Amino acid sequence: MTLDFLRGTGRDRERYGDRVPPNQRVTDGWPVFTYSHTPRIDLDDWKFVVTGLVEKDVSFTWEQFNALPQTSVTCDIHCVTAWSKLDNEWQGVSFRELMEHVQPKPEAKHVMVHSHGGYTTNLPLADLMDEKVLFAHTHNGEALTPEHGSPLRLVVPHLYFWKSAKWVRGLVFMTEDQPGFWEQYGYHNRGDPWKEERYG
Ligand SMILES: Nc1nc2c(c(=O)[nH]1)N[C@H]1C(S)=C(S)[C@@H](COP(=O)(O)O)O[C@H]1N2
Ligand SMILES: [Mo]
Repeated sequence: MTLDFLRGTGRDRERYGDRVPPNQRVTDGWPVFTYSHTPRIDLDDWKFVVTGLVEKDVSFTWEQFNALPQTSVTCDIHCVTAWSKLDNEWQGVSFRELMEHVQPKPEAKHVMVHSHGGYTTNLPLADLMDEKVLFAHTHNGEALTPEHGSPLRLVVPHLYFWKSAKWVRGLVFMTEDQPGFWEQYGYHNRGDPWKEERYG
């Protein structure tokens, strides 16, 4: 099956102008995109761990993580398979807030994001430090459903949505960049939708 029917015919750009990146179609629904099954996660066992090139490993229980100051971010999301979904309001903890508790070593320039179930995705620390990046537990006023990453997912508004790891369980700070799950299978290393960095 090809996804050509999803690709921009120009109509969405006429309707939404430059708000929508090239060759994306706006959808009203919210497709689920998971390479495998939805993991079952027990909040009592849930832990968020930051390790690798940091001065000290940091770990949070679900309670501790949610005691961090909360933020709200509204953004559009753009999947590499050509659907976009506008006006998503997320609530959770900003990446910058998390970094108040993490001391990366000076040479740590890249981060691998790890999810329950084995998914990974890599990002430059500089991209994660964007002010709109957050760990979200709520979408448009409702708790995330299991399929969409409950209890916690990363949201990186300025990159294709595969960088927004669902079911996050931790971060590993690294000196050298390394490809994550989709990046190993040929997705672009960075994934800027405005430059159509779809495949590497
Ligand atoms: N853990 C995990 N995170 C993931 C994925 C995945 O398969 N596993 N898929 C990615 C891809 S390709 C997309 S487009 C979005 C889809 O999020 P959604 O299912 O909430 O729409 O999640 C991203 N995060
Ligand atoms: Mo995707």
